[in-house]
Amino acid sequence: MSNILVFGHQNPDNDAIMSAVMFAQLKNQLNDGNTYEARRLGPLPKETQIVLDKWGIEHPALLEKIDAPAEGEPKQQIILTDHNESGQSVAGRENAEIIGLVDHHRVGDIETSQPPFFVVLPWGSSCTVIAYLFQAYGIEPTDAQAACLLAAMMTDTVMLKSPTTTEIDRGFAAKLGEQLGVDPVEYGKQVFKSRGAGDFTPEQMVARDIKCFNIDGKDLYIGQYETVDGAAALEQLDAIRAAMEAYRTEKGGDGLVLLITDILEEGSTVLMCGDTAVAQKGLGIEDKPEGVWMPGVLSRKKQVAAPIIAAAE
Ligand SMILES: [Mn+2]
Repeated sequence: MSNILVFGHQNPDNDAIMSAVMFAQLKNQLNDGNTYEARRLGPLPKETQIVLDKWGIEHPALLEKIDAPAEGEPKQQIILTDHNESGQSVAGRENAEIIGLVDHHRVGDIETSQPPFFVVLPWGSSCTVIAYLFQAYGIEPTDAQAACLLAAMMTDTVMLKSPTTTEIDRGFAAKLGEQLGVDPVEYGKQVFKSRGAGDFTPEQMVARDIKCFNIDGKDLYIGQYETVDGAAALEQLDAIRAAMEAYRTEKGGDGLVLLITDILEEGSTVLMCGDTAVAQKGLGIEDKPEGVWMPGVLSRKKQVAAPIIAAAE
């Protein structure tokens, strides 16, 4: 019997936290003799906190790092959700044993010692994959679980508008919405609005949801700030640019791309700093001081990271 830690990526978004909390709950309900505890690798997003509090679900504790086991002791067992690349994971991950993964991203550098429980599907959110696992195990989500799953599915798919959205996402969203007596898109709008449009400093816009991609031996950071009012965010353009350069310098990254995604206008303004030649090539745009508006671009993974990675190959 072990105590297994379950967590999503650094700079957690709603899906990273909810997938960890929900998968830990599901595993505990399955009663396999182990205990599963959700953790977070960074601050709770505001919208996540609001949903957890509404349903009386305990906030996951912060996990700063994993230490090497004491001599003769086994490694800490972990399950990753919503990420798998070490650059996006916990500090000291090499000290742990990865026994599971529930994700919807490309698979990077991951190795296991035993046959793992890996469920990686190209759907709109990790919480869709978890909704599917509830169904596969024949467990009906409680209303609280349905709300957490649906909230994360709606933010990750930008209310089912992102091109990452699949028919499977629509199907589970409809089913969970029906259980809760809500329209999924309307529910998603409420979740987005609960974030508060003007609540973010330029530093938070850059750092709140940013991922590091190692492309051709260079570290390219790609951040995304989703808002219901992109124009208001861009009033702080100079401060945002300064925050981007400060973040890149602090992390020692080569380049940084920031998407200011307006979910109502359905597109993103792309800002860049540092060495972004591969990003400019992949996106087919130049680095302009005022940024470049890319209509229809809502998904970092599919419409930004994927073409940039492809451009490097
Ligand atoms: Mn996700």
